[in-house]
Amino acid sequence: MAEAALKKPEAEEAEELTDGFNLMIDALKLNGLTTIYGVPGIPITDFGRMAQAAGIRVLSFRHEQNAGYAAAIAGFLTKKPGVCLTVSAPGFLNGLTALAHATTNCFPMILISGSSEREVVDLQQGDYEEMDQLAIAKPLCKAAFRVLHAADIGIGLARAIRAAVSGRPGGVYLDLPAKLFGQVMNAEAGKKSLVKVIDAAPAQIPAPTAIKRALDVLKGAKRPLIILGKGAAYAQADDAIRSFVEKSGVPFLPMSMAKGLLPDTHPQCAGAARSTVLKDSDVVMLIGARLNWLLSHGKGKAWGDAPKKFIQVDIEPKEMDSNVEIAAPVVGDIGSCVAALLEGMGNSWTKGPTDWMGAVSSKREENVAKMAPRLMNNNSPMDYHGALGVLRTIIKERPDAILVNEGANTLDLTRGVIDMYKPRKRLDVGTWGVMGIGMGQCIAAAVETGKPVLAIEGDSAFGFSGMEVETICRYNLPVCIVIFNNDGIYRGTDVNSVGSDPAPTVFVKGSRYDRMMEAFGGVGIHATTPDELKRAVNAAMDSGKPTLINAAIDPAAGSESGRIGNLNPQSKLKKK
Ligand code: ADP
Ligand code: TZD
Ligand code: MG
Repeated sequence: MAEAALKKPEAEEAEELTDGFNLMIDALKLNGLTTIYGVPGIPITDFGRMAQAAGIRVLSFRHEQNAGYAAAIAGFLTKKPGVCLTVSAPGFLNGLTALAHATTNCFPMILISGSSEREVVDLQQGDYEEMDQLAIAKPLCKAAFRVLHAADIGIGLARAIRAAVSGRPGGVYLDLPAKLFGQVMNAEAGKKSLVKVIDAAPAQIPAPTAIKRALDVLKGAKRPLIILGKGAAYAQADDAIRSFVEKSGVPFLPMSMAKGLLPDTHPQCAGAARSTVLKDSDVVMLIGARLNWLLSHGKGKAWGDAPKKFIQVDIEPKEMDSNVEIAAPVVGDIGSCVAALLEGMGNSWTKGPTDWMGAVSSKREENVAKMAPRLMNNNSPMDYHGALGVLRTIIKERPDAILVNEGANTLDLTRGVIDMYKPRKRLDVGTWGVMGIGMGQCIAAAVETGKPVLAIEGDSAFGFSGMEVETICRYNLPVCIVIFNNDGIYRGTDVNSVGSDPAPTVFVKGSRYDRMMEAFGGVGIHATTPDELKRAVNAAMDSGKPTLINAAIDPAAGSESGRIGNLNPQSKLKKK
């Protein structure tokens, strides 16, 4: 029991009692869910206190959305559902964005929200923070459950855990009405009602025929390519994936959050030859990556004219043929699939065509060489490349550090420039390209892994979750935030041609975000050259002290929407 079981004073036989608070805490602990990210308030304030007293780590945020993003990325990092706890209606809605984000990104997460009483909500009688939360959550998550009886808490949490982590992972909503927490029941019966979830994400073994089909298609390729997605990073089958890629001799392209699964400096990495491999490949094997917008839906200009065959390894059968025909679908969990592929290759597998691998390597060397001088410039004001050149070296020297990254130019250029060396070290905006994940991800990364965190943030991106620097200081987390401050969204140079209001994309010029960190006792530094930036980041990473470095970037350096400017609709009537 989390707390000494409650005693009913007047009960003659002194029946041992428990209640909803204690049962929920015990159920979480029984299932190894020992970290909660949330914001307190009615009806979950005492729940947070009691959970903390019972040994659960309760991280209290300044806004539920950031707590939710922390829970979502905790799920990605640990393969266990990250737990976010909120109050009813507005707190629930603030957490819901993150729950939808978790579902979209296939991260396991459970959003637990307190709610108002069913009797009042269903008659729409205007309860405190009244809202039919269950109905609202349903279309935005993988599953949604409500628990009305204390005796069902064990089953409710078990269902939530299974739904979050089995099959394609995703977000689950668990609705706990205020009255449930205080409901009392016999302690022994309560204990028996708890469920320890056995084998929450059962292995899904691929069919041998699917493995053979996939290997046959791969064998027939002249210019094969392997694309690793964040599903492959999530699966934690790192050794098997590396063996498979190396045995195949095929170039691989990591998607953003799969960078480092094999080092970006691996001889087979095609990261710096992305457009070439997409265009020229004839067989493409996707492992834990979807053919969504991030891969131009598997067709069109980016993929060139050469006909292609796709092999897709994914746990979700419905993902197959979602955008283009999949010649060889392999449905199962990535660990089991890659193990079966390796076994199917046997000992005499001929590595992929060496002339193709050679062509990819030379393209890559050419692109890397082209970029190198730009990364060494010491200009002031800094441009993105000058700043990223020093940060790239810092990550190379500290491969265990976790890199959090959001923004537009700040995102795209960081992804392209900074090599990653180990799995699950790069966390970013994910499938939606959402701004605001930064501080939540920093906090969860530090809490879940104990490793130092370096966040590279656009000034706009940072603003979405910036108040959490107080949270970072409060828990004294080893987080160093670098803000690429170019005075605005994409650029700080836009002007309003007709009035005195600033243009919609620009911010206060020369803002000093470093002073925000100082306000809460952290270290704030204003850096105007790559050398200053380098010194400041190294000092922060050495000390582990919460640090925010305001890196002044030339306001004219960025481009509209970074690399995805082509997605902006254009008015044909715009310019008179
Ligand atoms: P990226 O954005 O890196 O391309 P996506 O999020 O589009 O990656 O794709 C991740 C894919 O990985 C999803 O289709 C998901 O079903 C799949 N996936 C997640 N976990 C596993 C797993 N353990 N085994 C197999 N597939 C998985
Ligand atoms: N709101 C949310 C939640 N997500 C978004 N992606 C956006 C708005 C739109 N948006 C982008 O796609 S990038 C971006 C916004 C507002 C900010 C880019 O500015 P930045 O980075 O300062 O973060 P750069 O380096 O100036 O490009
Ligand atoms: Mg900016």
